[in-house]
Amino acid sequence: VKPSSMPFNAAEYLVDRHVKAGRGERLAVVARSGTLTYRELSEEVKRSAAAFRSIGVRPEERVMLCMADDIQLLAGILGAMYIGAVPVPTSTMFTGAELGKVLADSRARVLSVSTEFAEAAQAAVAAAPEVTDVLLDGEVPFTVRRGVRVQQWLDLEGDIPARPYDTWQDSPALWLYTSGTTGLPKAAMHRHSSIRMVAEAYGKGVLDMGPNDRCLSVAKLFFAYGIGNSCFFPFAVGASVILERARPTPQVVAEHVKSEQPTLFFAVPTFYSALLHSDIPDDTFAGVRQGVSAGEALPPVLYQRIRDRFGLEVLDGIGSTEALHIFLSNRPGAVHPGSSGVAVPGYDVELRDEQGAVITEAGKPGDLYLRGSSVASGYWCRAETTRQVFQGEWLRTGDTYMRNEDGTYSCLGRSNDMLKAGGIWVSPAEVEERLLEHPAVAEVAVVAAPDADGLDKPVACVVPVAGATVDADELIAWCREGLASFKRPRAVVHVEELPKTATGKIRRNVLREHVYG
Ligand code: 3SK
Repeated sequence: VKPSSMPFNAAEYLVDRHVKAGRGERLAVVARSGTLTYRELSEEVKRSAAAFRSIGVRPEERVMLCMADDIQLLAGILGAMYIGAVPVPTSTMFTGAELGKVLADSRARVLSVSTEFAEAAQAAVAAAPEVTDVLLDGEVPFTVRRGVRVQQWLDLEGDIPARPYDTWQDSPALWLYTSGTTGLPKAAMHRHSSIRMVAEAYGKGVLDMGPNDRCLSVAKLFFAYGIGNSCFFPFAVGASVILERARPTPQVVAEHVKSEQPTLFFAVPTFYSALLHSDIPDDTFAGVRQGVSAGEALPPVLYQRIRDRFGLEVLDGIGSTEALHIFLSNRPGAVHPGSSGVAVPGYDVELRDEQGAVITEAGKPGDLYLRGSSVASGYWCRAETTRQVFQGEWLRTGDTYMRNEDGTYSCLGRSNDMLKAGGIWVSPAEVEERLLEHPAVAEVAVVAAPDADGLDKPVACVVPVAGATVDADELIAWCREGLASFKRPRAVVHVEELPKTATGKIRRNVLREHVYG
């Protein structure tokens, strides 16, 4: 049997394997709606699998989940994988229109929704004609067109599957949407074996995780970063996860740390910065053995301040939705602040120049390419972009990096115009499009500029229409209304004109310097 067609089901590997090995009474999940052992989690996963089957979900069919981090989301994701279906956990920060676009793009027939997001989901279903079933995790009004069945998870019953569907290592397991410079977000398609690979490579290989670990992640389960931290890594080793339904704040995190005593804490640089600006006790993280940061580069000053105040060593790393998790990382006890460390076991990285030649000298910037078996098999229905990004064995990450003299790698920025806010990709083109709909805006360019902690934030450079004035608060509110809130510019700068090249392309580096300077 070829490795690609060897039987392997990630949900069975993450949950049932422990029950079969006599570890069923170990703690698996602590969540708002309850606490589960591995045996109980296995039952929840199978109940969700049965519920999906009862509404006709078939292997390889996508099911979209727009849900809060809680037991039903975990059980829904793993239950879908168990029957060979493909869960598509999606951002709970999307507006109804944004969610509708990815829902229609995925052609999912089933949408599972948490009560908190029912309003956006209702609008989304209206834009997705192929949806036939909506599943809710609680009671909430939900009005949809005729023919769409709206049911509660609790009311669904079906035959509990005795065993998982015979997925192979290469069977599709999970889709995760990611934003690009233009157009709709695109779905990176991941395989069952990639889930085991990232857990072994980063969870075991870098974090040395074991059954006594307890994970707490600020990044939610719908992010690649979050699903690794809160599902793949802990469950691969029989450890436990602490889930929080609500938006995390420093206070919420401090309470969880006090009551649930995590050993591993995962966040993004913006959240580490919020911790520093909060008044939580300095000994909050005394029992945490390791902090982890990804999403965007952790500025050395932030690393040092966290270390000085909380005594927490934070490992900075870089991953991508396409790679499923972190592929370059610092190592415990050997952090090189200001760098993303070195390749995680199982991955190779290369820097290439504009002609595609491999750069071997230290200190020279180049495009970062990645090779490793967790790389997605491509983007759903994006043949052209797939060919540009997935190049044979290599993935073009779109990041510009350099290798330092000590062999670590440091991030220098993006090879395209994309920027990150709080660790989440933002397409400047999408924000610019929204701003151009405002009657006071003649021209606009959105660029990243660092805040006082050295973290990049989106800033809109606006040329107003003749006679109009630039009202920053109004334009920011305008973006909040029409886009997911994390995409809004954090500042608006009035400019007389946008600097352009001879061919009319906006010179974003000039604007960045203007805003920064
Ligand atoms: O952005 C990152 O660094 C990252 C890390 C882990 C998984 C996914 C992503 C996008």
